[in-house]
Amino acid sequence: MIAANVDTVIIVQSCHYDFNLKRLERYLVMVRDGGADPCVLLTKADLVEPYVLASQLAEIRAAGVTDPVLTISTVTQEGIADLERALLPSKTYCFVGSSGVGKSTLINQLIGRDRLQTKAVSGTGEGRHTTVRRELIVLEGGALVIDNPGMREFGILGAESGIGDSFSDIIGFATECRYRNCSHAGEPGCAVLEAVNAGALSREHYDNYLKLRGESEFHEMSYAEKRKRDRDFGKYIKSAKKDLDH
Ligand SMILES: Nc1nc2c(ncn2[C@@H]2O[C@H](COP(=O)(O)OP(=O)(O)OP(=O)(O)O)[C@@H](O)[C@H]2O)c(=O)[nH]1
Ligand SMILES: [Mg+2]
Ligand SMILES: [Zn+2]
Repeated sequence: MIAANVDTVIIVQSCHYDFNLKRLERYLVMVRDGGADPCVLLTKADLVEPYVLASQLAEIRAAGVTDPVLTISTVTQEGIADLERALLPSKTYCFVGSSGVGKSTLINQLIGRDRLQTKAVSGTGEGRHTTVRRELIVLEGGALVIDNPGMREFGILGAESGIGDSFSDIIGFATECRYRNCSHAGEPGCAVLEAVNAGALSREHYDNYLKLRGESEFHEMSYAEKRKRDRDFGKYIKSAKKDLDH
């Protein structure tokens, strides 16, 4: 629901301690399902050797992620100009990611002053949940950016369609299953399981699919309550956009 009424969700991971491909895939599923475009930022590029960054990028691409990925450092300014160019007037950009990855620091640089509070992370890179509420900021160029508190855990909401995008290979085999409502968890004539057993589909990818789908079903339960809160925030974004147009 974070993605509702937002054009682009900027998924922020720090390449220093925070990088996690599985988590990134979850965010991507959630963002697409919310109807927004994802953009990935790997922050704190100054804290790792170039080969570490290169291997993280390679891992992302090897997983089939084709969305834009920018590497950023607010210390060396690497990638900042590229990000600024990507932020278009009257479009809405929502920054999400773990606590301490540098979301607020980055937005402060984009607005050119220390409007948002930031705080140093622990030795292991763990954030302190410095940002405690969402904040919408209009940049000089006219883009709207939303800073979010870092998330402790991330459930997938209504991920049916979003899962389809990250697991198109599985969905492809599923059309061959004997039963139309096959859950691919052990039914006879399941083409997905056959593909896994035949080595045509990675078992790890399949396990991840089952896991994500399980979480998705679980998180659907509190969807209604979350929805109301996010609808209110959606109205707020809309009115802010209107003000900009006038
Ligand atoms: N070395 C380095 N440190 C950075 C960079 N960007 C941010 N930091 C530091 O990371 C720490 C956390 O940054 P914040 O901007 O507060 O992180 P956040 O993502 O907003 O965290 P929450 O508000 O808790 O979600 C601060 O000490 C920043 O100075 C960077 O590019 N390089
Ligand atoms: Mg913050
Ligand atoms: Zn099946």
